[in-house]
Amino acid sequence: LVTAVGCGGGQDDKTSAQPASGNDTASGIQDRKIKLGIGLNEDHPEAFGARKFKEIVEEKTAGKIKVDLFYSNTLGDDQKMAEALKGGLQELTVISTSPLAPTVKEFGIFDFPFVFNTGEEADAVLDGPVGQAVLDKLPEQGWIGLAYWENGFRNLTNSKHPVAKLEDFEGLKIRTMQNQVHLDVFKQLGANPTPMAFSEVFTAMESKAIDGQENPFPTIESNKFNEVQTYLSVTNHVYTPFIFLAGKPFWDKLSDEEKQILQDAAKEAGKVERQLNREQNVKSLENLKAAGMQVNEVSPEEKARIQEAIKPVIDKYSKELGEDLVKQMFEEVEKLR
Ligand code: TK8
Repeated sequence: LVTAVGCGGGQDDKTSAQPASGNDTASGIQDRKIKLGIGLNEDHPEAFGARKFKEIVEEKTAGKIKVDLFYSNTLGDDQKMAEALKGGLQELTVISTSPLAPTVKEFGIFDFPFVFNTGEEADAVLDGPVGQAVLDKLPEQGWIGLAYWENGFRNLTNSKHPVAKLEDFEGLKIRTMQNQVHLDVFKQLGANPTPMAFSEVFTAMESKAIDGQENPFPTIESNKFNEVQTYLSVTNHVYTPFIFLAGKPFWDKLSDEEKQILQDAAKEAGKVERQLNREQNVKSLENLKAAGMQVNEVSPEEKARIQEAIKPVIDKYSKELGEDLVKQMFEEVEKLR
């Protein structure tokens, strides 16, 4: 997988961020030590993006703002890190939008299957008015959304059999993120879905408590899911964004200059991370095949049957999550085609 190039960023062992000094935060850059936690491993594009963010911030502040990086859920899983931001125990995280949907329901529109065909389509919608409309819902929950990064197109692995047609989902015990749209989609497909934090997935598959899971190829490779999963079905059933979050208690202490530096760094590192993730997505599929996974495609006819089967779920959540926002999302995608 990706090797860290150029910008250091091992797991620092600092235990807590120095509180911002009480002096004037309206201007200038204060000495700060801040924690950025992610769930994926240090060889994943997300970690490279985190190291890029660290490099930019420490360079632009001449080291006055020091970013300590924590990989592999060492600060907790997505929901736990998001909660830690609210309380000011952690300053920054990059996590999937899906596990935030129970709190910010509008994030759920990005869990609709088959909305985007390419990463570029996702970028245009996320970086445009629809993505911004969802970010605007975050401050009232205690978060500031600085940028969208890429988790990517999700594919299904399991230990039972290939999934090549609609009927193959029947009865499969699939882990999903803690997200009602994902749960309802897999129930509608006839599977037996279980919500679970990412950090528990490998063990649950190893013990056969679940049959399978779904994630982008780089995550499947980086977390060695091929060691406990036989079948990889190229479903590309949904695109998951990452969201770069700052905790509002931390953010409100920053000067405008510090805010601008962090905001720009999150966006710039996100562009690098998206590109790298797309490159790694191709490499990881080849590596997973070489590692012995039995890989199958899903025909366009079967994909159409799957899409048809889950339409009632899309209709239900379009109403629940905001018909105007959903309509605007689909219209923006159509404009790109
Ligand atoms: C990592 C998670 C993960 C996500 C999941 O922090 O939970 O399956 O796709 O990669 O955000």
